Amino acid sequence: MKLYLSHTSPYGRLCLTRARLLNLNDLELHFLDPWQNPGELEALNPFSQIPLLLTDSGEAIYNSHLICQYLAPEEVPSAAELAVTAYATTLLDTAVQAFKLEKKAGESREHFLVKRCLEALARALPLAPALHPAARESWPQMMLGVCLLTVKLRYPEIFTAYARSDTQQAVSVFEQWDFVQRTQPEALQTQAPAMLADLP
Ligand SMILES: N[C@@H](CCC(=O)N[C@@H](CS)C(=O)NCC(=O)O)C(=O)O
Repeated sequence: MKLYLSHTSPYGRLCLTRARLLNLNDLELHFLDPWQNPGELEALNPFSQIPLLLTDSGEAIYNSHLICQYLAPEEVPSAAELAVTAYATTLLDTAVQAFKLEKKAGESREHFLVKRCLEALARALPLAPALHPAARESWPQMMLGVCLLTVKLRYPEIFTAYARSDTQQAVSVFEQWDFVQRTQPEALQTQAPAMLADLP
């Protein structure tokens, strides 16, 4: 199987983390920039978005949640786990939407959609489910960690102002975890791992 991703994508990072928790060491990694519409990506995904998983039978699966579901088909999340997943993924989508408008489209924070997203982050952060960084085997917890960390990296002032102190402490612990360090954008860029096994 081959995972197409970029160094900076939090969605790619989610899939990488999921694959790591499942010890899928044979997973090939292929880094590219979806914003450049590379032909090899467009041929597999007309939307030119990553992450994308190319299965051994040649199916192209895009969308991080579907990829994560495919990687662990036997796992059926409980309602409580789905509730954490819903929070984490919506938090991430909201932050990414604002970030895209600001950084890719050059919109200001006064743009109504940017404003709406940032206000939603401010409302949602105090209500974050508890993050337990020690629960390394729990996928919803790891997903929550990646999503909260992305908000901290992209909107540090909002994270600091609105996340509860227990959330801030837990994210500080989470971001020191070895695999989290190795999947930082700068680390991925430097290492350019070709296989998941290259990211011990
Ligand atoms: N809902 C998708 C979002 C994927 C996504 O937005 N990927 C970004 C990179 S972070 C991308 O490929 N952007 C290029 C584009 O939208 O044209 C998922 O969960 O995988």
